[in-house]
Amino acid sequence: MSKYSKYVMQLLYQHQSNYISGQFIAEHLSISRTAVKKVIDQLKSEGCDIESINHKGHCLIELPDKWYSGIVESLIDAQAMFNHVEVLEQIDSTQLLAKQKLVGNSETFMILSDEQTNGKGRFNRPWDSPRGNGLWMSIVLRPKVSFEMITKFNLFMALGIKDTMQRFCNDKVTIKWPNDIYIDGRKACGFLTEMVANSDGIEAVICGIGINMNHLPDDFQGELQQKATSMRIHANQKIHRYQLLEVLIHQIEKRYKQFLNQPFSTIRKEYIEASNIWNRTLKFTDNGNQFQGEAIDIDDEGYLIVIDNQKEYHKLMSADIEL
Ligand code: BTX
Repeated sequence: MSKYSKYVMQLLYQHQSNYISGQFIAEHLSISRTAVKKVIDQLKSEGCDIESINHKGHCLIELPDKWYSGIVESLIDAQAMFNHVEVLEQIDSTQLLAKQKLVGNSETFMILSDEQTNGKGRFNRPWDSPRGNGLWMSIVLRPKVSFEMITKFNLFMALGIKDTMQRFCNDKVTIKWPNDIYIDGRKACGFLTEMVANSDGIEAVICGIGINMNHLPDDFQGELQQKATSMRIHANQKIHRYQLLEVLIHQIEKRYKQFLNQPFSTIRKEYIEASNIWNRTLKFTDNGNQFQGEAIDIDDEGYLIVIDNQKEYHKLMSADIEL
């Protein structure tokens, strides 16, 4: 990809629905008109819907179905949450890369990839992240809080992600405490929060989010055919990736501010109402200990209160639940 394609795409995006001349782009980027034409031709060959008309210029008719850093950076700039953004076509895992990139600096950033070849869930479980259909991303934030706060961060993010997905879906989107978002009994998103800490507190929070955006039922393989779903299936239309990203970043920003300024108790009721784990027998795995029981509450600190089949109470901050 030409080093100018990011900036050409940015200009086309900023003037979307309007024509901008090759001369305008060339002057803006201090390159020749021939170079501009080359970049535009390349973007078209990648599938970008750009219309070029003699004496009028170039117009981005529709946003592409692929991440372009020029567009992502324009969206993020407007919301000013991250120092920088990295957009990749393929990576093993955005989460692994984020953990490498946060060392030796204090920056906040976001990494997005069209595809992950070794996406990871909790406990090193695989996260299926094929090209094109999903939003696979990791964000790195630097809250000045103690490390006990990390689990609460995850609870605030859950609401932000759930609200984002609900905007686009007709069916009810729910949270499966603590790390999944479900639609109609199936998993449509998994997210996890990890941290790097020292004795003074948290150095960085790394939140990895995987949203099944545009899969059709046949796109899921193996066990996922029965267990997984995508936003598209419950929206009855293709999800526009940049619209989704814009809402998601806005929601993350909103919930992050809440997390920094408000106790969990202020969102407790909202979280309980958004959860899908009530009034049913569930199978729990907590630190290798397995039991069946019923979730009965989430307390003001964000602990899940469970009563098991032997009538014993458990207070859980993280565990695996089978619905
Ligand atoms: P989790 O451990 O709760 O979920 C992993 C389990 O979910 C797998 O064992 C499998 O059963 C199921 N699964 C795998 N892929 C999918 C999928 N696409 N849709 C539905 N179910 C699936 C949840 O972990 C946290 C996942 C975080 C993923 C993000 S993507 C961006 C970032 N990079 C990275 O490597 N991980 C995070």
